[in-house]
Amino acid sequence: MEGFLVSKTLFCACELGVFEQLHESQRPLSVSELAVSLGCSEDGTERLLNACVSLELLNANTDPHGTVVYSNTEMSSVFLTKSSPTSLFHSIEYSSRTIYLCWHYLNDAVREGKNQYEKAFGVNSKDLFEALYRSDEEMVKFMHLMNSIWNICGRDVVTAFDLSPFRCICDLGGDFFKDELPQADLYILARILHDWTDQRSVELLAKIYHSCRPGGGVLLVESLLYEDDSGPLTAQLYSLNMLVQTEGRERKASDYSRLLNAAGFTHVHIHHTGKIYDAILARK
Ligand code: ASE
Repeated sequence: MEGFLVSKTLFCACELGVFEQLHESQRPLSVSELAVSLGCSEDGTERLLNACVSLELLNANTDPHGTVVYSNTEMSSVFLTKSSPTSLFHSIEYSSRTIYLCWHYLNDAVREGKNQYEKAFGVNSKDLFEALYRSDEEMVKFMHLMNSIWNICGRDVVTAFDLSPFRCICDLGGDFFKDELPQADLYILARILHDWTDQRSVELLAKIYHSCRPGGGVLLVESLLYEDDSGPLTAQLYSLNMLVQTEGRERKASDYSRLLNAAGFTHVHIHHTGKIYDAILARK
C-alpha cells in the first residue's frame, strides 16, 4: 500500500545528493552540515535522513560531542553513489523522473491498453521513440538508464552462453526499423523486443535474419515470465511498465521461441539467470 513512500524517499535522497555528499566528505556529517551543503531545510533534512537510517540506506552514530552524524551504509556506497562502478544512480533517476510520472496513469493504461505519454508529458506517442526521446535531455537520461543496469546484470547475460564462435558482434541500437543493418555473426538485442508488438518484433527479427551470416545468431536479453504466468514479480511489474511506457510487453521463453522461429531462426536456447535479465540464443 505504501511502497511508493519508500521509493520516493530513496528517489529524493539520491536526487538531492545525500549519498554523494557523504561519499565526498569522507567523514560522517551532521544534519546541519548536510542541510547546508544540500541547500535544504534542517527540519526536512533531518526527517529524510532518519527515514534513510530506518531503510538501512544510512548509518547514524553519536560523535564525542553528542551530535548525531550520518554516513553511507555499504549498500549505499556500492549502489547509490554516482561514481561507483556498480552505481544504479541513473536507473533511480529515470524511475523518479519518468517512470513514476507514467505510473500515475496506470489505471488509464490498463483500461486503454496503451502507453500514457500524452497524459504524462503531453507528447504524441504515435512514434514510440519520438515520445521516449522527446528532448535531448530525456534521450540522454534514457541512454543512461539503458546502460546502468548492466553494471549489475551484464556479466550474467554475456556469460550465459559461449559466444566465442561469433567473431563479429553487433549490439543493436539506433533506428533499426529504418536503417540498413551491418553484417555480423551475432546480433545482441538487449531489452529491445519488449518495446514492441509481436508483429513488429518478427519484422525486426526477419530483417536481422536477412543480414546475419549463415551459422550466426541472435542473443535476446529480456526479463522472462514463467510459462504458467505465476511470476517472477519483477517481470510482471516490468510488463505493466511496458504497458504504460511502450508498445510491448514482457514475454515467456515460449513466446520468444515462437517469434524467433517465425523469423527463420532455429536452435533456440533459453538461459534463466535467476536475476532480472535472462538470455536467449538462437541460430540462423
Ligand atoms: C525500455 C526499457 C525500460 C523502455 C522503457 C523502459 C526500462 C524502464 N523504462 O526498453 C527498464 C526496465 N525497468 C522497468 C521498470 O520496466
